[in-house]
Amino acid sequence: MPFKFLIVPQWQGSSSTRALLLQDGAEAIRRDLPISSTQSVEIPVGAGESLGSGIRRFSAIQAIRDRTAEALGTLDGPVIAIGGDCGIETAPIEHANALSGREMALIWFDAHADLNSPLSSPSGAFHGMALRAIIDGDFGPLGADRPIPAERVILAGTRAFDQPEVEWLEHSGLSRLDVQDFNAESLVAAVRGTGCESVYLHIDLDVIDPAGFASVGFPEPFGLDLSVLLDAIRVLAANFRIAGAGICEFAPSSEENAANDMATILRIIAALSGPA
Ligand SMILES: [Mn+2]
Repeated sequence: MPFKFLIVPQWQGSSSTRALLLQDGAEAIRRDLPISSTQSVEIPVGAGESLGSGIRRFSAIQAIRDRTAEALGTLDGPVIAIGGDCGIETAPIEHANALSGREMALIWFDAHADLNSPLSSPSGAFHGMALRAIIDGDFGPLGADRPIPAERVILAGTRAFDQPEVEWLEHSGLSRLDVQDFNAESLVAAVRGTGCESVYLHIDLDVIDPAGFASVGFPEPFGLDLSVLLDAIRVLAANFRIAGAGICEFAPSSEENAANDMATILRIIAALSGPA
């Protein structure tokens, strides 16, 4: 099924000193997508205030979330949300989950677990809390109205955890597919284990090994080979319904880096569309 694209150039959820590069990344992707199936969410110019939430730039992130939800309401069919930082994913995942009824699994491809809460986060950056906000019913104002149960969430290729995330994970019911255990077959088995027929794929580009993808704010060594990731996405698309996807954290530091890494992003989008 053809996807619609929603560009959300949010940088306010990132703690990187180069967070504004996320806007350049979103714009570079937008230029390569078909105009007729692409919409953009307008981002507040200012950084925003935490307003006592424990989340840096909370007011801006909340405004962007509301605008994203509004834009999603005007789109038919599955949507690929384009970041921006990982904090853009709350509304698109909620939207896909609502359309899928009760049977949607969530695969979180990310070097980082994004499972902090406002209390545990070392930085206050919302992109490090995004998955927790989607799962944890007690998260607070940016939490999901209809949380995704942890039993339907698979953490894939994750290799950098904060200590509070490790402690939370132990009691969570989330499944994990680490880099050394990861391949298309193990991923399909993990999704089958949830009993779900449709999946949402969150893809933080830092899940890819830095040797294969340079343009991210928080690179972590020993990531997934690009070919392994692409193969897994194609096999998923052949076996399950793709309820939606998000591609996040593209932060090219130069036009040259943007051009090099754009080819990879377009291959990911092509893989989401299933076998040719
Ligand atoms: Mn992330």
